[in-house]
Amino acid sequence: MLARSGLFFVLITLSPMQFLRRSIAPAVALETTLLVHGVPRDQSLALAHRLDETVRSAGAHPALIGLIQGVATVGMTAQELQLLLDAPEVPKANTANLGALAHRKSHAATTVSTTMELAGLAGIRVFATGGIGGVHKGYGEHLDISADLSALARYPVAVVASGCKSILDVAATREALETLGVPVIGYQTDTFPQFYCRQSDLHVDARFDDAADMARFVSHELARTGRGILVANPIPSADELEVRQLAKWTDKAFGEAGKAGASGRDVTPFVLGRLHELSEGATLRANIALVESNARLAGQLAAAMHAPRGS
Ligand code: PSU
Ligand code: MN
Repeated sequence: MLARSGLFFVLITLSPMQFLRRSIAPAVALETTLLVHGVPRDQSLALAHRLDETVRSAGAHPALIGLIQGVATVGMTAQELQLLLDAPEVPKANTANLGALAHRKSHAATTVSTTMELAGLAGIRVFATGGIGGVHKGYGEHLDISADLSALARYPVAVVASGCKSILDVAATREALETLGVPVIGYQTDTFPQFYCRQSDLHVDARFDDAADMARFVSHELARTGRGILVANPIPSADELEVRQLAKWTDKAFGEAGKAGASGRDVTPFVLGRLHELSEGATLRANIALVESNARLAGQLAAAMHAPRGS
């Protein structure tokens, strides 16, 4: 993304959606929603650079994905990222509104769902993020389920994440993944991590302790099913937050979101933003630490999947 090696491959498809691919294998997809809406704007560029370096030092090439003036761009340049960061309002694109935003020649930040979709089109098999979207709390009265879940059942990409975001109903999200038949594998964990916390009482389908063995499984499983996989990587122990303290901040942030009238796609950015403020930066530091750790594992995974057989 940010460093230009001059070796990249460009492919432009004019119809039905303009598509620009600059990616070198082994590639790791990175999303723009996390950078544009998930962290305060003044931290976005620094995080982008850190993720870029982390993926490279693990032996792979980062490919930042987003919509630039309607062009689905896989492997954004630093200038293109700056365009998004300078724009007054950048819509979040999920699988439902990506096509319409492209049609209108809009910029857009891609969520997990559309980053998977575009990575899949570009032949990228590994993607690193923080936490996937899922089933929101309170679905008895108000149903809100992220398009990320159905994307996992649809696009052949392994998503490395620390479970789903803790502001969601984690148990319902885990159950929905099961219903959709998405394999959830734990990297060095027996339980489904809860974003800022390493453990839960929820299961994973299989545990892998060795990255090379996990890479062999992921390659075979993607080829076998043509669908996605969730690689659950717990937050590093040193950066973990305490569950009860977190629950207090989360309740408060949700109360404020309700009062402010945040709904639909605005809920996640609002609540994450308030959590960062209420915790005086603790959730932001934890969020950055877990994304970085996921980028490292994704880089290792992509490199191992790309290595010649038997090595
Ligand atoms: N992980 C983070 N921060 C984020 C997100 C993920 O650490 O901001 C983003 C991802 O782009 C994910 C989106 O797809 O939040 C989910 O949004 P929604 O709940 O509206 O589907
Ligand atoms: Mn939603």
